[in-house]
Amino acid sequence: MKNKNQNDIHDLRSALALLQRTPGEYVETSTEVDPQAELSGVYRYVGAGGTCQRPTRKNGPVMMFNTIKGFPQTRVAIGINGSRKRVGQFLDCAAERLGHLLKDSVLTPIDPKLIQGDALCQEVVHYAGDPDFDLRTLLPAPTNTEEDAGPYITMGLCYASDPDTGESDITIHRLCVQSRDELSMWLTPGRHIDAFRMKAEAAGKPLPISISIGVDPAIEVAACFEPPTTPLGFDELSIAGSLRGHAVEMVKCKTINERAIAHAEIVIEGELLPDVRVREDQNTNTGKAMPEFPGYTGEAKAALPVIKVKAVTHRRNPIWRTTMGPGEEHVNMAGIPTEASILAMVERAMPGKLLNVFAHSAGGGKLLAVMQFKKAAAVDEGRQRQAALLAFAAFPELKHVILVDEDVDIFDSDDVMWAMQTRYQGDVDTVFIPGVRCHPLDPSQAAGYSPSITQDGMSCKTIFDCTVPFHLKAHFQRSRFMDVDVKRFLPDFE
Ligand SMILES: [Mn+2]
Repeated sequence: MKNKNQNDIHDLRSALALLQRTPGEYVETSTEVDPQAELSGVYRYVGAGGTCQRPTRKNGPVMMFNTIKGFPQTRVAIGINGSRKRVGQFLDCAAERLGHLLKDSVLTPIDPKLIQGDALCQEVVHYAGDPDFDLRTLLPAPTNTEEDAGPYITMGLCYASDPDTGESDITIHRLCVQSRDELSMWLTPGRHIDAFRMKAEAAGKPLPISISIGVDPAIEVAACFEPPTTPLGFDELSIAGSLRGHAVEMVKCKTINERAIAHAEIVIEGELLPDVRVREDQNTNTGKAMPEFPGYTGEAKAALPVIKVKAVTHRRNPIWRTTMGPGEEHVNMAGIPTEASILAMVERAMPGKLLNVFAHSAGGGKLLAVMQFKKAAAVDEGRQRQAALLAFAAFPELKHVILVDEDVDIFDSDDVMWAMQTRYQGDVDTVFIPGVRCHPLDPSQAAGYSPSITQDGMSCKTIFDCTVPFHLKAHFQRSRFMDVDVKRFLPDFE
């Protein structure tokens, strides 16, 4: 199948092969590593970045662990999407244009298609009915910290369908291994698969669900789109299809009436059971779940839906794919679709004004957006704040917006902070919107934090307007240095 992209990435292995050919992007170890806390402990230093505990490293390489304690057949890869430059490489796009690329691909979706016959992800099949079947010995799901509720599947692409309409959804959810054949599943309120699950539950029926692990990174990024950009019933796999220029190939599952990604390294087939709930930390009693994108460990939930696993299928010598929770991987996967959603919304309302957006690392790609706005005339004054309001509508989990002018590099935090120091006055350039829903994993959004927060997940959204007032523009001219060709002096300069 011919890819739209020159790099011809069509699965996890081809993405890893590209990184192996690129200096500085791939490291591996054959020293045995324990998936319990140790693996994430290593990668935290090597390349997590973002919101991860310091010291860590930004834009570190992807890492392959070749020898996993207790799992001789399986390698583990982490950090694939852990730098914006790498994601750009996977999608054949300049890193700073990724939001625009994703915005455009939403407009030209290509639906996934079912293939007949053998799929790579089904080279080996394990049925849950087999007496020796046990998820805990079959899958090297890491426990990311010593206090986690258990082994977590952090990069499982959950795919399920509406019991009434048949429309499908793909999303990455927090899945904890609870027993030999059970997973708990946490769905943030409002997620689409949860809507399908509730419909099935109301009818007293299980909801079939496939979990594909280790796929083309284009699918991992596309799966992170959220409403309103991808409303209920919009299959985000069609965005991955658009990015690649051809349909994502799906295969019928072996034991359930659902499809899985044909090229996945590993697929878990199962059913979300009606009226069954489990305490997330029933095996550890730690009260903790796993490290989440804001950099804090989430609370174990008291009652979560359960997936009864029917089978695990995989490629020969599969590669397990995992992520840390906090870090640049989350920033890119959640953030680039966030940028696309904001760009699309503001472009419709005021074409040409919003030049670019960065869903900043400090907010894990969700909580903070830096928006680059071009005021071209006196009537544009104030429209930058309207653009910020549109951004909150485009991505409801967004908490803070920093507005800057066209001469500020939104991907350079020093430059953004410079704009805040020299083009911002707190009393007139800060806009508070208290008592609005945001994201429950931000610990400051807790009842009792302030009088305006009456429930967990409620927040004060804030706009920091660091743009120059249009009528004072001349007063804010940045010192202009001569344009020169540095290569004449330093031929290797980049
Ligand atoms: Mn969706």
